[in-house]
Amino acid sequence: MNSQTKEVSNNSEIKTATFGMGCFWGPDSRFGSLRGVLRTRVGYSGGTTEFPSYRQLGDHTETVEIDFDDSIISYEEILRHFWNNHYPNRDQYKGTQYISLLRFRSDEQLDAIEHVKAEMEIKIGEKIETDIAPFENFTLAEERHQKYYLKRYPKAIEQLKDLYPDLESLENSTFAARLNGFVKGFGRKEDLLEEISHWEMDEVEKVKLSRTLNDMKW
Ligand code: MHO
Repeated sequence: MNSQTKEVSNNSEIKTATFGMGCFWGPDSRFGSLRGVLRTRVGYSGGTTEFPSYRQLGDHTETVEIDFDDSIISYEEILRHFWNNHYPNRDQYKGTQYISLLRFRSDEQLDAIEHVKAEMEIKIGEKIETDIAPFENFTLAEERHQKYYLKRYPKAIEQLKDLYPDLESLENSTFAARLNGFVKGFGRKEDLLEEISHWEMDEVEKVKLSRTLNDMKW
């Protein structure tokens, strides 16, 4: 079964948001739990050095990318989650690995950034120093960093193999994004079951997802 095809509402447009807010494991799970977020991935972005990796990060930053349905969650809402959940000013780390970073993909996203940033500066009473620039590059991180918290539960991963035969399709699924949030305390099982009932997919597939979730042994 291909559970990643249509976990999307009708008439929707899929957009991508790219941001860094410290170690990428946390935001991967926080944003993966949000309704309207269809897919998450972690990687490296913002720098100039070629072929960044965890060990050879160069001048890049740990970054999360999310694909979202903007008829369900707006970029502005995403930005509020972003600034409400980390300290954006560079006083605590050396280098670029964990800086606060936003890479915008359209003028519309830039407008939203300026607007929400001004709102947040008033709220925190400080100038925000998030590194903001147009999107240029994103290199997917190593497999072990994708859905990191969910993978702390090998039994669960094993049970998901019936639905997602290969790790890549699991990692790219909305279901795994939600579960990766769920194991970190974001979102509730009941809400996820309810949400699945609205996903645009075959009834049979929905039943399989719900059953897997209900029967899951952690
Ligand atoms: N090992 C560090 C950071 C990991 S994150 C992928 C920690 O657990 O704090 O940079």
